[in-house]
Amino acid sequence: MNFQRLIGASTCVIAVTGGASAAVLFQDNYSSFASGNLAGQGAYAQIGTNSTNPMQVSGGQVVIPGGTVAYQDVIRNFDYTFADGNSLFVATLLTVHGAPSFDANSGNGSAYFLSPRMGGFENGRIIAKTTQNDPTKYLLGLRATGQSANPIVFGTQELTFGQTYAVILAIDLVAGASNDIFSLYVDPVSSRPASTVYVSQVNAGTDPANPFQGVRLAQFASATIPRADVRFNNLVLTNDFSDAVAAVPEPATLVALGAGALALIRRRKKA
Ligand SMILES: [Ca+2]
Repeated sequence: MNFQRLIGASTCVIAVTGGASAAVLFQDNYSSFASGNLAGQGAYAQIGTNSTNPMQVSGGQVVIPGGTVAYQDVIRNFDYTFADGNSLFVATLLTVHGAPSFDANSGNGSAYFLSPRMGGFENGRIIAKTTQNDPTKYLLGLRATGQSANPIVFGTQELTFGQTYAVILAIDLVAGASNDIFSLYVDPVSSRPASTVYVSQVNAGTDPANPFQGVRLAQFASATIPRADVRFNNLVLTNDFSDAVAAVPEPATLVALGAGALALIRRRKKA
């Protein structure tokens, strides 16, 4: 079930709910993007010098094929001042079709496929690896920064290759040093306190610096750190957790709600 196809093409939604400060900062619907190179469409641009095998949009999804050769990375640019005491949420519908082996990146390898970029560094790196005993399952991992103080931490809930999940990365900036919190949610409910944290890490390294610059989609790989095979459907940045959940509804929930949900979504979009 493709949520974006249900509601039709929409490249950007600015929604203000629950108070003046809550806002969807950007919401990209890849089904309105032309199939082909992602860089150059919307606010997406190549980052770094590697232009090999440009990142592709196909059928309304961003495609990152698995492999062991580094390809082009792309950033979704968005400049934003992100102050202590505030939270940001990056949400996507994620489908992982393959991932490095359980042991391949259990250390400080950095084969992340998605990460916000702040102050020139990738903070909040999302990683996947196959489970130890079931080749049809994988685990998501998280790394607050690329610093050695922050080894990759993996969740324990096994996810299924080929299944689409609503994934939200939460970043909570806390006043003081080495205390900012990065958390992953998988198929959360709209209330953050009622949602289960999949995995989290307190940044033990240097605090992220302003500005928030956007979200990097990475096709990094090497002979020792292979790349996961992933698809992104929708990419959302918001400062409100419930907005993030609403922007990337868990697919099974949408199927269960059926036409009623569709009608509700249409009414909300017209409002
Ligand atoms: Ca801090």
